Amino acid sequence: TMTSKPGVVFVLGAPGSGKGTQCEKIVDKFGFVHLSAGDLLREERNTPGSQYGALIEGHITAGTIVPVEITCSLLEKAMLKSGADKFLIDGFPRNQNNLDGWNSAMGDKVKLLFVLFFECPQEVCTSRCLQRGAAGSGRSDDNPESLAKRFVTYINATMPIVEHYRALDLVRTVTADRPPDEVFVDVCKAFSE
Ligand code: UP5
Ligand code: MG
Repeated sequence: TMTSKPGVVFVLGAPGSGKGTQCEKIVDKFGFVHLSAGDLLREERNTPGSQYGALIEGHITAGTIVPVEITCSLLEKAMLKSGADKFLIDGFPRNQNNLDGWNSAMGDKVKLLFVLFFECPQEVCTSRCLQRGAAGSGRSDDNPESLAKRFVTYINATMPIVEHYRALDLVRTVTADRPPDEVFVDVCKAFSE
């Protein structure tokens, strides 16, 4: 029988722009399932015996991007396991390799609804991540060296993906340099467009 494809919202924005924080609120209000590509990669890295652990950790501390075959298969597995029909995919696709790999593996299996994009100055984002690190996040990339590298990747590799979707008129932008509840008011508007 005909079943409709699951809907996907990509959530993009700089490191520390608040993607994860806002996704939790979206889950509560709109019933999406939240899949953070970074969380899935950290979980895979932490799985005993994973053949990708060292590779993933190398990319995370260097602020570079894991090959799409790994990330995309973690995302697809999590989507199937959840059985849900609408997903927030947080922090992906981050570069052209991610975009191409996703389109060829998943392009026909899901419907991209839109891209939620958080705009936030680098110094605000950096100070949030450093604070989180100082508070004991345990994230191996919440330090000044990794953060500088994460931003280089964001500007050079991820912004072109945002621009690609902007040209397709699929981007809904939210200003994220405000308290979380204020940001969420505009997130809600983006979901009602
Ligand atoms: N905070 C949040 N909102 C706030 C607000 N409005 N006002 C004040 N403080 C706010 O928030 C970050 C911190 O800021 C928190 O302490 C929060 O309380 C506070 P968070 O919601 O976590 O922001 P987020 O944008 O999710 O930041 P995150 O650090 O997770 O972003 P990244 O994109 O850098 O991290 P991610 O986990 O997505 O990726 C990490 C690494 O994994 C990448 O660098 C890469 O190496 C690898 N990766 C891939 O290779 N491929 C992928 O597809 C994905 C990741
Ligand atoms: Mg996050």
